[in-house]
Parts: sequence; C-alpha cells; structure tokens
Amino acid sequence: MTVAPIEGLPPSCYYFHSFISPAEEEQIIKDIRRLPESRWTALAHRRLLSLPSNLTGSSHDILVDAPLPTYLDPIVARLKDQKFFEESPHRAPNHVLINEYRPGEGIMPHEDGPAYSPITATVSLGSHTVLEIYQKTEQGEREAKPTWRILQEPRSLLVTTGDMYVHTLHGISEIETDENLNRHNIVNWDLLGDGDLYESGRIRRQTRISLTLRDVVKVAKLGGAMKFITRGRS
Ligand SMILES: O=C(O)CCC(=O)C(=O)O
Repeated sequence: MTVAPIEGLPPSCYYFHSFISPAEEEQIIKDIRRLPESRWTALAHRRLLSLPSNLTGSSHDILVDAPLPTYLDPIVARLKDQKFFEESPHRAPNHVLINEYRPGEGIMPHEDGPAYSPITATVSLGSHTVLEIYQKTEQGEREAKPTWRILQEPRSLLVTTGDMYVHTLHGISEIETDENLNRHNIVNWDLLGDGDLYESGRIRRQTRISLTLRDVVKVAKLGGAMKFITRGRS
C-alpha cells in the first residue's frame, strides 16, 4: 500500500481503494446485519450504531472502556500496520460509528469535534459515495458550497487528519445518483481502483454502510465513567 496524501487537498487526507477484500466486505456486512434492530438509532436520513457504546459524560466525550467488535479486527490490524494512529493517545482506534445510508440519504456538513484525537479512518461497504468537503470563511462559518469532492469506492479507506480534520467540514448530499464525476470534479480521481465504473460521469448509489473509526481521547473504566455521569446530572 503506497501511503501518499491526496493532492490538491489541505494536508492531509489519504485514499486507498481495495483496503478490504470483497469476502471481508460481505462478512462484515453480515456481522453488522446480525445485530438486533434495537441497537440502531434511527435518524431522519440514515441510521446509526455507536460501538462499543455511545460517548458519555456531561460533554459526551468519554468512552467506557470496552473492546471494538472482533469482526473489525482485520481493519484495525491494517490501520495499525500502516501506523496511521501512531500519534493518537491509544495508538489505535477505540470507537466506531456505523452509518447506514439508503440511496437518497446523507449526512449534513459537520466537523468531528474534540472528543476524538484528530484522525478519522472511514471504510465504505456496499456502495460508493461522494464526500463533500467545505472550507470555513474567515469568520469560521461554513462556506455555502463544497470546495472538493472525494469519491469513496466500496471497500476503500479514507483517512483524514491534520488541517483537513481541524479546518474543514464534510457531508454527503441526500441524492440517489452522483453526477459530474470526472477528474476535474473528483479530487481523488487518479487514485480510484475501478475508475471505468465512473467514466460515464454518473452512478446510482446502493445502500452503503460506513465504518468511521476514531480514537476517543478520554477513556474511563465502568466505575469511573459512572462518576462522570452522576456528576453531569447533579
Ligand atoms: O459515512 C461517512 O462516510 C461519513 C460519516 C461521518 O461523517 C461521521 O460519522 O461523522
């Protein structure tokens, strides 16, 4: 795997097609689908699982110490091999947000915030998507239109860190078909594994599951976390 940042973006964002195999993708989707419906949080435009648990405490920034699901082991091992989390406090991701989007669903532009060490690793399963990156104005507000678009193929990995993490926002439009896909509009066009699939410039989305792996800075043992929760309520 060659580790080179995507050119044209603020430092630093890395894209790797075929980060996992089709067999691994199928197995992880099966493992996720095995989880009871009640574990998911249904939102207006996607559904969401937070594992090993939701962040807690009055600022929602504390993780109760627990392992990630074992079906993510191959992904975590590869992230460690590539030393992406080398500078984060636990030198590995300890939390995953699993988002499921049907065609037409997306996520509002947002920043990932200070609960996490400033590095995010996202693996896409089942479908491509287009992540839109927004810059901030001098007043710190989000610009009206995205400056860059990143095409994430199924089974790919996108790593965001540094200025990209701190100074930009990202979102996914609520559309069924991605259009205007070409080397002028897609910043990682030359890094795609299966570029031919997108040559027509448009492609319909399928149901996509994204795994967003991060390192939560504050981790507490169960007893310790209870103290934070109680304090937050008093
Ligand atoms: O699904 C994605 O690729 C983006 C997810 C995301 O932005 C988030 O979980 O904060």
